[in-house]
Amino acid sequence: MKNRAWWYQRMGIFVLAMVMIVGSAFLGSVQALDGVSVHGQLRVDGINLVDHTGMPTTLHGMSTHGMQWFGKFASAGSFRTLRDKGANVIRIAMYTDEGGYISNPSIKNTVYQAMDAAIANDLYVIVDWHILHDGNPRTHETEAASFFDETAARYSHTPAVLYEICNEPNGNVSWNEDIKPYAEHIIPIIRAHAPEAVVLVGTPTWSQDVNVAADSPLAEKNVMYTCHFYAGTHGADLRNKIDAARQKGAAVFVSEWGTSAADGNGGPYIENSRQWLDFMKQRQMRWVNWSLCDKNESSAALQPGASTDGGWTDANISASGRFVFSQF
Ligand code: DCB
Repeated sequence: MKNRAWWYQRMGIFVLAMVMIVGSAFLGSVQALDGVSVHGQLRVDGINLVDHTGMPTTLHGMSTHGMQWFGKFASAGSFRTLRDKGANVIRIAMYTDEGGYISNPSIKNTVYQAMDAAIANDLYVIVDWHILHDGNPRTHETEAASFFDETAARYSHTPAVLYEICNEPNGNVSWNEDIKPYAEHIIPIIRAHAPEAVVLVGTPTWSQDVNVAADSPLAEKNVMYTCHFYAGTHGADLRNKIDAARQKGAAVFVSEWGTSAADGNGGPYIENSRQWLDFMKQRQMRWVNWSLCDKNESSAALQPGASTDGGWTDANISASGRFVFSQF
């Protein structure tokens, strides 16, 4: 004959098990709840990114490093791990220069594989024409036109893709003379296949002069201007530029930021990063962090030698990665 205490103990174990089962099912669905299957086609409403129901929607996730160097990390396993940690967007950084698309156009196959892997994991995906040393997007405008024509045709069936048409214009480049006409050329090419796609447009000074773009905005709908920051280098001055641009009605998207200094190294500057994340949260903006790779530099989220297929333990994740993943 079992005594009362025995029954109470068994009931306690049963209730605990039920709570754990229901709880983990709920947590699993919260992660999936943030993806493409829930939010659908995104659009720009005033200065906000909203989902297909009109709800403000924040994208938060990781950017790859250059696909020509670290493309292996853009794998289904990595993306599943990031999704399970709470990310809902992946940015695929396709460098144009430095051995990227211009000298090796077949890199686009790696890019498409990566985009497919992100989409299969219910993630939004930003395809990034990653100009950098080639600071003026007009330098490779012809190649950009054909790349975006092909890419938008290929992904016209899904609302998952956002198009970032020039990573970081820099050097002798002007919004009105260079970037704006470039955008006016490229956006209709994308829209011919993907009429509703959100397009992200870089701004002068490594995508910091969002206020300059706001003074002379593009006429197209569903456009956001990118602001990039590195927490060890950029602070209140750049945040003020973002507020100034938003006050003028420009939608701003942080498609790249790092916990490091602007060269990708130093730090990580965690307290400065927190200030930036608070600033964005207060404005219902979120972000894409640089970068998903194991390079020996402080902005890299993974430790050298980490698996290219996800499933990382804490020991495989850098100080930057641990902080960033905790903020998804
Ligand atoms: C941006 C670029 C990105 C760059 C990071 C960090 O550049 F979009 O491509 O990434 O920010 O600098 C770095 C990698 C390095 C790599 C190098 C060159 O982390 O591993 O060797 O690209 O491919 C910025 C951003 C801001 C500023 C300057 C640069 N700034 N920049 O404010 O001065 O010169 O690359």
